[in-house]
Amino acid sequence: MKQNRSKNIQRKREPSSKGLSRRGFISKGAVSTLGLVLGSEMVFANNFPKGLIPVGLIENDNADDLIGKHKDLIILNDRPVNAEAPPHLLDDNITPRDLFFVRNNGVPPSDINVDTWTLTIEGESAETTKTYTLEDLKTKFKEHSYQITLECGGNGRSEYNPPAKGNQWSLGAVGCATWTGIRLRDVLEDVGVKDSAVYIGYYGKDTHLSGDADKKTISRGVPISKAMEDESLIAWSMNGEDLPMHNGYPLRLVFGGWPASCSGKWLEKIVIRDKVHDGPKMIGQSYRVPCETVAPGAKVADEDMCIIEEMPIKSLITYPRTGASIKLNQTLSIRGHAWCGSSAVSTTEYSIDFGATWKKCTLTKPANRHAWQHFSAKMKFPKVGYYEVWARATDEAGRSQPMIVPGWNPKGYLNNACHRIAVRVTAS
Ligand SMILES: Nc1nc2c(c(=O)[nH]1)N[C@H]1C(S)=C(S)[C@@H](COP(=O)(O)O)O[C@H]1N2
Ligand SMILES: [Mo]
Repeated sequence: MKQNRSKNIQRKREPSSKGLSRRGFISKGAVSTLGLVLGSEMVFANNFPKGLIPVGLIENDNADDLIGKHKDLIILNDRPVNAEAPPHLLDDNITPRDLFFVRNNGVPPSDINVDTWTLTIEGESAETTKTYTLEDLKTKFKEHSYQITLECGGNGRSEYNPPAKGNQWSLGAVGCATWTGIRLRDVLEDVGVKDSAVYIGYYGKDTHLSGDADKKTISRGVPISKAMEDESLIAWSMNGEDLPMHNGYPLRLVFGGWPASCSGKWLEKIVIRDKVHDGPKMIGQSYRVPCETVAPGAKVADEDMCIIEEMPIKSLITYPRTGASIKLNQTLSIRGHAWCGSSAVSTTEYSIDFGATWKKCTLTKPANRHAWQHFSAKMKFPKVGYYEVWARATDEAGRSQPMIVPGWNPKGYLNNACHRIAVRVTAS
């Protein structure tokens, strides 16, 4: 585990595959090609200090790529766009639209026409093929709203050692919104599901980074039993408004409790499969972990990797922000959210003595299945000094969060280590 987990929030990022990351630094090789990205030659490029980001680049990508998103999201990558919220900006019970993280694998569609948008359901285990317009979906089926937490399977990846390739997510690739749409089950039943059905897979309208129109970057799915749950939605609305462009406008899947990669954005096709769906990022090592524990750094054969299903239990302190300072005689109030993959969170605790003793927090009940829950606690500190507040959640089955990073895995998924914030107590 690295020294100070909470510091990661402001930490410089690893360079992306292009050697360039907005908040990170620029590798030597990348400086020579910067002109291409900036749109014109960078005169005196040789003098440009290693470690700086050209201002022109920063302004460009903010304006162009993150339409509708909060300026303080941490951008991990510009192409495809990947951005997370620092924990203190996730303080709301319902994550505001502009603070909901973005994980794009390709390029979002630019030619969206809601009047002509359709969703097609087909596949070996579909009784027939049907195509619905957005209007059909909104008028033919009963509308439902749920608060559902989505978390990227790679959230927390930046803590793994040896490091795993991919977006170096810290803590904020998670959010809980109110999603409105229709039950996936109702649409699947309208089409007819054969007994042979095993899995559903999605296809979105986003395109491959290569520009190849026939190629998809990602096409994942869930077992038919998960697809049939009450809370498994085809959604067109987030917090009462249209989906934000980066979160799948105009239509997406929403599956709570499973890696958010299952929740297909810009949804245009669902296939009902008679075997485990085999689209891009369903196969090989993507969204899989070793079926048995492995040593850090081990190479694991594809056949020894298992698909991630439920996400592990986790919690996040959203107030105060790490680095907070209070006076000795003051009471500190903390609050945050806790969530898990299947059942509900049953307890949340905090520690101010690096885990030697734990005290219970107040915890709310979930609004519905797969909604995150809210915890709070008040505490005093015995003397002046540096403290960390640690938070830990436990689910109904007694499963809890580890203090240190859990089982290393080649792709750096499922890090549910406890969140820690730094607190300084000063003389009154
Ligand atoms: N069509 C499509 N769906 C997608 C993706 C994508 O790149 N394309 N990314 C997936 C991944 S890996 C995650 S974590 C979630 C992120 O959802 P968000 O960007 O709305 O937070 O969308 C999933 N659905
Ligand atoms: Mo993801």
